[in-house]
Amino acid sequence: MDPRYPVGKFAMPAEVTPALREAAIKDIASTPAKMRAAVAGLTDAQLDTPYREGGWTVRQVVHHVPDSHMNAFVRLKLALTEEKPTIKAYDEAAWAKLADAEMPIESSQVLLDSVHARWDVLWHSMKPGDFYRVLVHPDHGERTVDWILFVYAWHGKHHTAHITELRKQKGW
Ligand code: NI
Repeated sequence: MDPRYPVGKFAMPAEVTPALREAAIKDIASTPAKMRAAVAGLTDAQLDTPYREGGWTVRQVVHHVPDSHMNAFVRLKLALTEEKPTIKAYDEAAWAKLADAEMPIESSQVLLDSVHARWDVLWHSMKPGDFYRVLVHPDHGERTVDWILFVYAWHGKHHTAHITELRKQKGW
């Protein structure tokens, strides 16, 4: 298994159905609790251990997830309120090296709770047509709101698994 992709690389479902959307919305809603469970009881030294050789530390992973999901939340709101907005990419590796990525993890856990609580209300408020709304990603081109939904359902599991796989490996 490639340690970078413990749950596999992202793939859009071949056919998006209301049931798959509902499952993805639930996955996103459960991400903050799963991240908390994944890091529960880890010491500072364990948090500062890379999840794989050359990879981010557990602490950087925990801070990266709300960095990423705040961006995604803004992208969703842009897509719901503007016609084909061009969204902003960001340099996630550089963000993970800024000083706030060295902070205790609690601030990012609370941040993730808050972003996901608001995200959940938005997802549940959307009409079926809203999932087909388009945004323009500078690297990927045109994408739909469905893409945001499925990417971020995957993304939470992807990073949670980095931590749970490390713990298994280390016997933590
Ligand atoms: Ni990520």
